[in-house]
Amino acid sequence: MAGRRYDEAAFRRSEPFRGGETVKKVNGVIVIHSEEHRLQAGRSELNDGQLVPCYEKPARADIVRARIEAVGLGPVVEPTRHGIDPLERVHDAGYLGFLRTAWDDWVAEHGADIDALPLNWVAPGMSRRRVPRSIDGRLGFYSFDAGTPITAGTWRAATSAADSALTGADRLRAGDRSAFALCRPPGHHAGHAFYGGYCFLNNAAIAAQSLRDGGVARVAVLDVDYHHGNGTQEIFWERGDVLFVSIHADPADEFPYFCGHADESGAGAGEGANLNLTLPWGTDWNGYAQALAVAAARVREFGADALVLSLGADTYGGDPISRFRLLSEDFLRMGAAIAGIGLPTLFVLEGGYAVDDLGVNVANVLTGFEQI
Ligand code: SP5
Ligand code: ZN
Repeated sequence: MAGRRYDEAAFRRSEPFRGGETVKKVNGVIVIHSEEHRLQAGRSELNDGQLVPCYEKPARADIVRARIEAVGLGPVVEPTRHGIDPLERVHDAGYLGFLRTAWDDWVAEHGADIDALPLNWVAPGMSRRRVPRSIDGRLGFYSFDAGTPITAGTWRAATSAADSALTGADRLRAGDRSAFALCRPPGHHAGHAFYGGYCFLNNAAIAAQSLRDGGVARVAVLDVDYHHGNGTQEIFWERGDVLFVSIHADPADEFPYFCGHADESGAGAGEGANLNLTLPWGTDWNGYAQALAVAAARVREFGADALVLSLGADTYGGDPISRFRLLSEDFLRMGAAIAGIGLPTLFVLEGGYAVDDLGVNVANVLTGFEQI
């Protein structure tokens, strides 16, 4: 279906933006969500040289769900179970096996009173030819940061999030214009055989691959999380059938540091099917909207049949770990701009850590989309 283009002037004449009081009821986006997300409740992550309470916590999903219900988006439905096969289409079987047993292996070594965090990583000149037997060695082998604790419920929570994304993909293939996979933990930092950045299974990539496997010829993934979606980029790096476009803080300054630069454009059949749009700290809607217009034009030019939208709201000015300056009302504009691309769209929740405002910001994207 052809969406109307986003019109700033029309937008300014439209409904009030935020606050709980005068909320226009919007219908039409199915929300897929599992309560099992709360099984991922890490105690601490390493940040600024200290172990601090995890930013990626269950309250995030709870406030998003509450806001969605308050504004009449929805309905909210449970994911259907899709099993291991669609996960193995994106992730390494050895990695998935590690992830499934990592907590038990950690407990056998260290007990259950501490979450599993890695301490050692491979440097140039060391070997990755052998997967270590030690759980500590394997944690380092399969990860890239110390901010992503594995807990008793990590596997179940992560698979439930992937199931939400897969169920959303099913809805698109059944003809829905949009769906929102309210995923926790997030996914876009997880690669073929690694976790990190609070992510274990790449929900958006798993959904994009399932669309391809279901017969959708060309899929675009647009990532608007504040951080580069390094996992998604890695997964589709050599693929010409899946476009990856990411708008994010310049990795020269920001996590994940080693990936996400503007000159990374894909390889082999995927050459030209990867676009990184980097923005400086302090970017507000003015600067962001220009990058979003470039991203939207690239998705249109690619000729995608469906769009997977990695939706992080950590571009918000109030985010505790990020440095862009979007306002809550700007997320309405973002949703309208995404609708202007004119594709069936699966929204997949990624980051966003200003918990009190996360529900409004995420629901605003969906509302902005549905109003076009
Ligand atoms: C899904 C997602 O958004 N993951 C983000 C993971 C970011 N982890 C590293 C955060 C480092 C924050 N350090 C800045 C702290 C400000 N004092
Ligand atoms: Zn992020």
